[in-house]
Amino acid sequence: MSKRISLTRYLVEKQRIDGHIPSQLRLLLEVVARACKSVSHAVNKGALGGVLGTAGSENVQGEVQKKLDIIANEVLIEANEWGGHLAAMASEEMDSIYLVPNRYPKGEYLLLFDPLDGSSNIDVNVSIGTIFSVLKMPEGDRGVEESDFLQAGKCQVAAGYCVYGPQTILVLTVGDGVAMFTLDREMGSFVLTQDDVQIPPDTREFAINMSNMRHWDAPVKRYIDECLQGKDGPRAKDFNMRWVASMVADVHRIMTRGGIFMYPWDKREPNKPGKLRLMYEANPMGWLIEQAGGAATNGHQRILEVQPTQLHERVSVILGSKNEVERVTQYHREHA
Ligand code: AHM
Ligand code: MG
Repeated sequence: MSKRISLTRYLVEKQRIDGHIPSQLRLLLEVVARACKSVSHAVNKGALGGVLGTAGSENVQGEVQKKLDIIANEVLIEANEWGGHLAAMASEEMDSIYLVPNRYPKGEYLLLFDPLDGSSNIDVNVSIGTIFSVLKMPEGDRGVEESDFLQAGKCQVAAGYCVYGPQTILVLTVGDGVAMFTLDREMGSFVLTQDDVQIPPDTREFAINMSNMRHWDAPVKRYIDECLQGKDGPRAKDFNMRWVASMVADVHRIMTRGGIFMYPWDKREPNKPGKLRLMYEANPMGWLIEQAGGAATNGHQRILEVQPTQLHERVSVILGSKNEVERVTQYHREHA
């Protein structure tokens, strides 16, 4: 039997052998993984654990919160606040940043997360996930402010997601490729099941909410229209469509077999750059995709180059197989 490498061992080796991650970052990632295990447990209980349904509240974006949104948010905060490796956290479910309470030591990292992505799929037993991004606190010994979080995605020091599906899988990058870990429920540990993940540059599979077609901009319409023409169109091949409506699950499919995912700007809300959030959805996913050889843009520039101006800023997202993402981005350039 080939030797099993746990997440713990993987991270220790990254720290010790490759000298790639400081010990504080290793500990932080261990804690995030532990929190994901807890969320996975809650997700699995479903109706038996009383975790389904809405919580009767709204988050800062005016979205109805599900019970699991709130549970996952609390799990991540409670797991991470006392370890001494963080200065502050930010979440899709909280209006402003969460400072590590004074009773605990403070570290040099900032953690951002979407605790439960794909909320509309919770109650129907379809894959959902947690997305996270780690930044370093800028130099200086003053207190933490929201502006400390407003760093472009290229400044991330770690990013990942955990998908709660038929298996619970943690996907991680610390900037030297992407690794996948499957949760061994009997042992209670994440085990390395794929290293050096590579996304094929070409694909015949796209993921987009087609019901929004009438609201899209011309470049996105053109791209999808050409895909739909199949063998008889300019692409000269048939395309397949997949849309889970959980970004984590759609991105995980792309990580596994390639594809393109788009949640573009659309005319329903002309003043918003898109639906998905830059700092805790698009940035971590964009970096993971790039680290696996794919590409991620907002149609005009690399997502990782976008300078955030607000914590809950939104962005147009086009990510996945490199050649397809470049094609859609080129269509935007031609249309500009
Ligand atoms: P959430 O973070 O509130 O769950 O919203 C984000 C989700 C993404 O996971 C997914 O890509 C998108 O919203 C689905 O939107 P739609 O309802 O248009 O299918
Ligand atoms: Mg989300």
